[in-house]
Amino acid sequence: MTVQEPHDTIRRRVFSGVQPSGDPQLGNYIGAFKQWVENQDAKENFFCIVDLHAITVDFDPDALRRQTRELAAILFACGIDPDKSTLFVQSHVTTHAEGCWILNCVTPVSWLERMTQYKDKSTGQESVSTGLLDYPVLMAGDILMYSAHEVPVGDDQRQHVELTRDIGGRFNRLFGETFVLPEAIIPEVGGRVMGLNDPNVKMSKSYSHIRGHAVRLLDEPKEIQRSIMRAVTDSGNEILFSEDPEKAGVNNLLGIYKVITDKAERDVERDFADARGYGDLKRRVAEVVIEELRPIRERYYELMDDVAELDRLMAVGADQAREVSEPKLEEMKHRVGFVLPG
Ligand code: AQP
Repeated sequence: MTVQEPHDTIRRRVFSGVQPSGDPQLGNYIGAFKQWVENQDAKENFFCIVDLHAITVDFDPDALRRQTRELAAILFACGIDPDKSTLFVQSHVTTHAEGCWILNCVTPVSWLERMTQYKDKSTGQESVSTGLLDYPVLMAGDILMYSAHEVPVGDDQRQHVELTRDIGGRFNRLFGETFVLPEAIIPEVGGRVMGLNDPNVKMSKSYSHIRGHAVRLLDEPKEIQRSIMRAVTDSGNEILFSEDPEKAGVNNLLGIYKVITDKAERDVERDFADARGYGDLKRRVAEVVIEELRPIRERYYELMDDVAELDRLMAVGADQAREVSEPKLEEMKHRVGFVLPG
C-alpha cells in the first residue's frame, strides 16, 4: 500500500478545525477563519467543527447542540463556500474517533503531558478528563487522515501541529509510510490576538462572556465599539508597532487594524500619524472591525432562518469528508495488522 495522496495533485490540501465551545471571537476570525476563506481557490480545503474536542472540558449538552449549528452558520457567513470547501461536523464522521484510538496506541503519554494547552486547561481543576490529555492525538488523527499538507491555525495551536508530525512520523517508522506530515501555517500578524481587557492573555471563546475581553463575531456595532473603546493600553501616546510588553495593548489594536485593512505596517502607522491619542486609535479600529463584521452578522441571521438547509449542507460536508478519511482509516487498520472485514 502507498501513502494516499490528495485527490487534487496541483493544489495543496488544507485541514483546520474549530471547537463549538462558546461565542466565536475576533481572534478566531483573524487567526483562522479569514485565511480559510481567502485560500479557498488556491487550496483543497477541509474545515471541521470539532465537537469531539469540545467535550474534553466542562460543557452543557444543549449549548453544544446550539453552538454547533451557530458555528456552521458563522463559518458560511464568513464566506466558506460549500462548492469550494468541505465543511463538516467531526462527530458525523466516525473515522476521527476510530483513527484516534489507533494513534493513541503509538503515542507516549509523556508527549501529551508536555503540551502547554493541556497544562493551562488542567491547572487548578479538581478533575481533568482523559479526553483533555488525549485532545492532541484526536487532533493529529483529524489532520493525518486527510493527508493535509497545511494546517492554518493561530499561534496557540503550533505545538499541537508539531506533535501531529511526531505522531505521524512515529506511525510511518513503525508501520511503513502512511501519512503526509503537515506544516502549521500561522499568520505573521494576527496569529495571536490578545484580550482587550488584558493584552497579555490570548483572546478566547471561553472568556468571551467576560465584559470587555473579546469582540464576539455576532456583537452589535455598539457593543463592538464599547469593548474596543475600553481596551487596556498604556499611559503613553505613541501609535507604533512595538515588541515592548508595556505597549502590548496598542500593538494588539494595530495588529487587528492591519489584518482587517490588509495594509503594510508602515501604512498602518502612517494612518495614525495624525491621531490625537489612543482614543482616536480605538475609534478607528472599532470602525474597521464593525464594517468587517456587519455583513457576516447579517448573512448569519439569514442562514439561521433555514436550519434544515444548514443541516443539509453539514450532511453533504460529512459525505465528502468520509470519502477521503475512510480509505485512510482502512489503510491504518491494514498497517497495524487488523483483519479487515471481507
Ligand atoms: N486569540 C487568537 N488569536 C489568533 N488565533 C486564534 N484562535 C483562537 N484564538 C485565537 C484560532 O482559532 C482557531 C479555532 O480555535 P479553537 O476553537 O480550536 O480553539 P482555541 O484555539 O482554544 O480557541 P479559543 O477561542 O481560545 O477557544 P476555547 O476558549 O474554547 O479554548 C484555531 O486555529 C486557533 O488557533
